[in-house]
Amino acid sequence: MPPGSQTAIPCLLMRGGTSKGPFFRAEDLPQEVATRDRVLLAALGSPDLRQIDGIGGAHPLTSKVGIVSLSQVAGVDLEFLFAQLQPDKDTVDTTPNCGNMLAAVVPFALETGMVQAQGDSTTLRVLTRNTGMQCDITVDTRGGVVQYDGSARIDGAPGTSAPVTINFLDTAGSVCAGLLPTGQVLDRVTVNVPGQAPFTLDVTCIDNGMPLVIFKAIDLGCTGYESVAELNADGPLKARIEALRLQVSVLMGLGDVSNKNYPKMTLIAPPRAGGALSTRSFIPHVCHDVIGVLAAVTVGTACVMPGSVCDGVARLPGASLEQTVSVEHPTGEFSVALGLDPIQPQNVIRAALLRTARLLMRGEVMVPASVWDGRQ
Ligand code: NQM
Repeated sequence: MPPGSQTAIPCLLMRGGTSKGPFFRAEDLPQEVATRDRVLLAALGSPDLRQIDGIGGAHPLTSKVGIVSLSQVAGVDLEFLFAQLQPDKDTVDTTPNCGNMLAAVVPFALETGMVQAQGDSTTLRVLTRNTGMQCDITVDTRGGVVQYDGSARIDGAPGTSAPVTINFLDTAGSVCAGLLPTGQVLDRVTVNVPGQAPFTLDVTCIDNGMPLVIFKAIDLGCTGYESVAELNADGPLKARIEALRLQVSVLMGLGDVSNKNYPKMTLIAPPRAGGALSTRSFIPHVCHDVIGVLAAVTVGTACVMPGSVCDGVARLPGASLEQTVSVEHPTGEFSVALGLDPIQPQNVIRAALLRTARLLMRGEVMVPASVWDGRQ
């Protein structure tokens, strides 16, 4: 028989929160990074806007990959490497985390037999290899198997499912050098936009799990309540946001981010559905239908921080060391439970939240043997 023209790689297609993508065991992928990246691009069908020759979903939120391994680090059970691909680019970015894909890591490890259920619920410590952040993730394992049915509901995913709870242990300064990478809680910047008049505004640059630039929607000439479709269709607004992103990233110590998918750009406005504040999140070139998990943790952190751009915009339930911040977004709200430092209550020391996940398909993804012939 002639050698096959395709290589079969075991994989599970999983929804994690409001994202989805193929999950692999690290050992099933090429160990050499450049070959691994070519395999991931071929598997998803990038670069091509429709990803027609792969299993990507033609949107950044469905052009994601999870790679899972057992950990040798003391006290850590699993390691997770998240890879962000783009439909129309040949980039594979493993720099930032993804808290949504993170929600599927423990179900994946249980489904593939990498770990065993601990009883009615299973809690494992996961280390993200993207930024070295750790978290404890609890899933429902009644009957010794992962349960997907349940009554937990997250906005941005239909129906209800079993809960996946994530407790983040150390989120400050994930990609940036610290929580406030410019050294200030508020920066005033004047932005030069090609073909448009310069504009000046206040921003909070912050990284509590995800690098964000937060600013008032009104300072960019919009209300912050526009639909995702309206924002994605607004070319001049997107040009202003991108000019701001490229300029501020240098102040944040991130250098040239023209080919990076961070920092995420977060427009804020006063809440109007009973939450703490309203958001529209650019990730960074299209507007998210929801908001990223660690983006929500980071926005919530800015809300409890006196002097940030959220101060005076956000409405918090009251002074307490346990704050639940409800972040409104285009398709509902995202609640993050923040634990504040009793000595310095402007500092968030814990963040917990609810997600759901589901196994969608198990099998093998096929990539051309010319991309990888399966040999390590
Ligand atoms: O912020 C989208 C998502 C994300 C990332 C993005 C995420 C996070 O919703 O932790 O979850 O910001 O590109 O999956």
